[in-house]
Amino acid sequence: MGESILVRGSCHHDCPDTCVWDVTVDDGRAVRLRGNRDHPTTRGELCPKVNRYLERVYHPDRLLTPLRRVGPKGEGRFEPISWDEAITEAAGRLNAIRAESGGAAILPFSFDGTQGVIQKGLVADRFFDAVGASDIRRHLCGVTAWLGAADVTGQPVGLDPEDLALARTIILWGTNTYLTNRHLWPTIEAARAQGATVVVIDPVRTITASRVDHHLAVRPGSDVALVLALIHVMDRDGLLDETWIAERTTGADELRRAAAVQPLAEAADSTGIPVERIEWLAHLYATNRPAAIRTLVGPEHRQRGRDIMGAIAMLPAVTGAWRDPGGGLARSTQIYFETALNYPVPHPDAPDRRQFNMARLGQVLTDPGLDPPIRALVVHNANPAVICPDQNRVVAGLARHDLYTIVVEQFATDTVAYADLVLPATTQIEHLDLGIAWGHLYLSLNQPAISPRGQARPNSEIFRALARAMGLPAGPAGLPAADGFTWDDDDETLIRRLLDSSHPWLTGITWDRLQKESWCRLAVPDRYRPGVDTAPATADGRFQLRALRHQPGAETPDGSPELAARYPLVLLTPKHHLRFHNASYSDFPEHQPSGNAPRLLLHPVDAAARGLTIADQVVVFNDRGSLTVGLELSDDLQPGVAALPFGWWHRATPEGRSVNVLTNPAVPDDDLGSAAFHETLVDVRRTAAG
Ligand SMILES: Nc1nc2c(c(=O)[nH]1)N[C@H]1C(S)=C(S)[C@@H](COP(=O)(O)OP(=O)(O)OC[C@H]3O[C@@H](n4cnc5c(=O)[nH]c(N)nc54)[C@H](O)[C@@H]3O)O[C@H]1N2
Ligand SMILES: Nc1nc2c(c(=O)[nH]1)N[C@H]1C(S)=C(S)[C@@H](COP(=O)(O)OP(=O)(O)OC[C@H]3O[C@@H](n4cnc5c(=O)[nH]c(N)nc54)[C@H](O)[C@@H]3O)O[C@H]1N2
Ligand code: SF4
Ligand SMILES: [Mo]
Repeated sequence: MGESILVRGSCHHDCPDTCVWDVTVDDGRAVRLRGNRDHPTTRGELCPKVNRYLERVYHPDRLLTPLRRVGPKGEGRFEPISWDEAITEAAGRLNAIRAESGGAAILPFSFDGTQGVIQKGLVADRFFDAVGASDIRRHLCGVTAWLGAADVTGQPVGLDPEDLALARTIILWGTNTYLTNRHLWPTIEAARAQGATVVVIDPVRTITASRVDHHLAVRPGSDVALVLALIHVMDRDGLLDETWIAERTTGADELRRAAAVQPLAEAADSTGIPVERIEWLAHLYATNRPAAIRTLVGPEHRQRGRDIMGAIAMLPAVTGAWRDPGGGLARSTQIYFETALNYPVPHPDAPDRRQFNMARLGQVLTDPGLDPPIRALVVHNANPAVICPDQNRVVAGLARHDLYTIVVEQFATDTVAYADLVLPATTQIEHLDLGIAWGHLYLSLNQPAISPRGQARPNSEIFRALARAMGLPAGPAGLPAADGFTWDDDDETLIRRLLDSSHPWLTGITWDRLQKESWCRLAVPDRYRPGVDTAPATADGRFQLRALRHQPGAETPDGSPELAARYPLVLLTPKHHLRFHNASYSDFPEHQPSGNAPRLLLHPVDAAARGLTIADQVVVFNDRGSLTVGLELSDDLQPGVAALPFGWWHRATPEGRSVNVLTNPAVPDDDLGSAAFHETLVDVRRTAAG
């Protein structure tokens, strides 16, 4: 009889919930993975995709050895090679490119395939710093929301989402909680059981909207008009907190003037929400307290997403909702961890690196005027062939014969198909990591449960091996690291250093305690009220208000009537499937929903206008590309709005492309923001064959 052990870990997915799990290992093989019952938010339940995580770990399609391309780019034909050969080849090619064109000719591309602090990029970041590579702004998700909230509150520290249980009004604003943040749902239900009123503000009647009492189907991108109208009503009806405004805010007069001059009828027209409903919501929000707003990233993927997120952040700042425990704005909690942990700071003598926003990958890889051009691309934790907007250009860039591409992956993704060299990565149960969260305040330790499968290696080891083979010092520009970091520091050493922080939120949280207890809540005081218990981190310590104006984005029916005449439908590309996580799992037949293919959701009115029925295969198209998909009719959408889920791989359509072939690659906010994914105009017709 072999040995059976239980190993505690936590989920690595780019998901607010960071669940904690227990892996049963028999004789070195993981045989069971279950949500930990005692973890305060996981409560014994994972999600439909991760319940089957062991299938992912042991999947026959796992990449288990380094591979070198043998066929043309895109075809995905490779031969296995040894790690020695792979590292020698990669180091030689990267060093040659550095010598000829400078480090800036090398571009990293990574995202949140794992959000564990170590495997996400602690060693990789040092590596690219040492190379002097171009830098990638990892801004596809959350940064526009961050900027908008920061405009109002300085460091945008939000309410602890667990405190939503105390709220009596909860507005889920552009977030599909039941799907994307499911472990918050019991908290929402607990508040409801205590009498809380829950409102969803979303253009779509989502799975979340259909579970609450009130859904306001706002027109896409019109939220600033809604916020102004709410403030208009609250001001008119004497519901603003004058003392709070006088003591805690700057710029309220400008905001109130802007709200007062916006006629309610105009707001109703822009938002599609009747005046009486706006008046009802304003009264509910101002008087039925504690009043909390929960948001993640839904409204940010727009040209003026920063204004929308800023407008939302102004609401608790004019009603003083922050005063009440359980009131205020609950957004990503990642900033708590970033503030508390001892993250490496930039080397004082680090030269500036050329920066590119990851949403512009297609343009960057195909720009003939770039000096130096990108000659090598090193991808880990990301699937850019699927996740970036303007997919045709991304693929054209990846297909360049003069681009040397390394992809560190677990599976043969669409991006891997274009790699010159593929390096096999471990999964979460095969490596050590420290788990942060963006939906709660618990830090977790992910212990490896099994040895790496095949020859897979953790990202951290791969970048260490590359650095050594390239002869890189541990700091930038040929310098040693300023903080003592070396390529010999192992993952445990790095975690211990992260925990070595004097920040009060890390008081009492040590490596030993994490090893024993597996998770610890950051030492944030219970019922902490950001912005009240601590002043907002703005220049004057007050919430910053300003005049707001609803402006349509460039690629919207109001922003471009000429374009909308050709492409009258607004396309949303949300996270859709319980069984997908971003671009992960959609390649597994066992994870696919019934019907097994992507389908466009269209309002029956728009289908009828085009003579389309559910039996049709349709082509969705605009100037950037086209896709053939199935059709589903739904009055969960507004007329004029269509939705096509994000996450499917190229093979899911006859064009060999997925939904980002259509999406808008515009990057707002001086190249700092996220992509305007949801401001995409398309039209749809029946396929010639259909
Ligand atoms: N149209 C449209 N596009 C979107 C979005 C949308 O809503 N609509 N959403 C955007 C958003 S919010 C996000 S966050 C991005 C997500 O974009 P990504 O972060 O790229 O997507 P994921 O599928 O989560 O992860 C990418 C890859 O990481 C790999 N991976 C996981 N763990 C590891 C590891 O330990 N090591 C290595 N080397 N690889 C690992 C997985 O196998 C997976 O293929 O997509 C964006 N793109
Ligand atoms: N099951 C599952 N869970 C996930 C993911 C996944 O892929 N699958 N991905 C994870 C990641 S990376 C992220 S970033 C989060 C995202 O979590 P969320 O922010 O909750 O999800 P999204 O689907 O991006 O957007 C939420 C809603 O915003 C709405 N929306 C779009 N435009 C507007 C607008 O102009 N105004 C308003 N008010 N609403 C608008 C959309 O209709 C959508 O229902 O989810 C995470 N959780
Ligand atoms: S993806 Fe999210 S909900 Fe699912 S197990 Fe991981 S952290 Fe939990
Ligand atoms: Mo995201």
